[in-house]
Amino acid sequence: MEKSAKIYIAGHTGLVGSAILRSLQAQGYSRFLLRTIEELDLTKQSLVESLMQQEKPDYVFLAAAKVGGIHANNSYPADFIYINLQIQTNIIHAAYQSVVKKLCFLGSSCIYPKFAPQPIKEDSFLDGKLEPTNEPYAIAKIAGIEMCQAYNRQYGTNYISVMPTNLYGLHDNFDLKSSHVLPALIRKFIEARKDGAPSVTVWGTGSPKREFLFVDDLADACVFLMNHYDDSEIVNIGVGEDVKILELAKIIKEEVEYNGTIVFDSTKPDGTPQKLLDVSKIHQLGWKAKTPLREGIRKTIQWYLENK
Ligand code: GFB
Repeated sequence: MEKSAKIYIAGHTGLVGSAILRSLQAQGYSRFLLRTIEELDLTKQSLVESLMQQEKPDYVFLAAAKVGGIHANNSYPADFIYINLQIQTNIIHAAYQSVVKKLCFLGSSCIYPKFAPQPIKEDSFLDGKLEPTNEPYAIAKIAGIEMCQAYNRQYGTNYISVMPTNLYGLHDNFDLKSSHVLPALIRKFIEARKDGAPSVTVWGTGSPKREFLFVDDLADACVFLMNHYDDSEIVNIGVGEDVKILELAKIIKEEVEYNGTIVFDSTKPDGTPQKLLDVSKIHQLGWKAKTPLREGIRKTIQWYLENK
């Protein structure tokens, strides 16, 4: 991507989009096309097409999506499939119509089968049944990947699809009902410390394992791939190690300096037992995650305390 290029970041106020914007600015890019959700409803095809025809961006990062943790995915399956299919279909097709040079589609590690061999290689894609708690979201993301690949094949476009592992960082969603585990636990431990509560409740059994990538590292990887990768095949983006939810809770408890106990609510779902990504492909391409989990958690706690 030329430094003078006009870049559309769909979803620039969210966790991923805001990090992509920071990363691009830090690397000297300055021409951005940005629209908030209030300014542009991405589920409306004609609005998206008009924007792209008028503005004609050179490059597109498709980071707009309806996202959420296990409870939100499980409770609002229709929203997760409908909104995501609409947003991505509108943007990918409008990008083709307005002849963008390249597009980066953000997928998710939940597109892989529930019992995929660990660590999960890119070739596990479409190789088995999905985790039921987030199947509608995963199917939407799978459709996005297929769409990028189909447009590349039929129209010769250059659309890449990246599969991030579980993400966290600045501008995350800290709402206890709809968030992912890491921001939820940061908030729960901070509030328990403030209120002098004797315990913090962690959902499920604490035994599922998750891999956590600091979102600024993900953003760097996306910009790196836009500059160095031209292929339809998906690319995993992760750190290459995971932790049990119990271990994660202990780290956050220590960082927040909370002295109470941790209890488990086994009426809440565990979700998939493990989804560790095999990151050898992106390592071979020349990119590695930089931020250790504890450092990323510290930065996220600091951001939460300053902004929430
Ligand atoms: O992060 P999370 O909501 O989503 O949950 P997934 C991860 C694990 O943490 C589950 C447990 O085993 C949860 O039961 N957990 C413990 C908690 N305490 C909490 C809590 O207070 N809040 C939350 N949210 N979880 C999502 C998918 O799955 O992963 C999305 O639903 C997306 O579609 C995302 O793919 C990356 O990792 O299970």
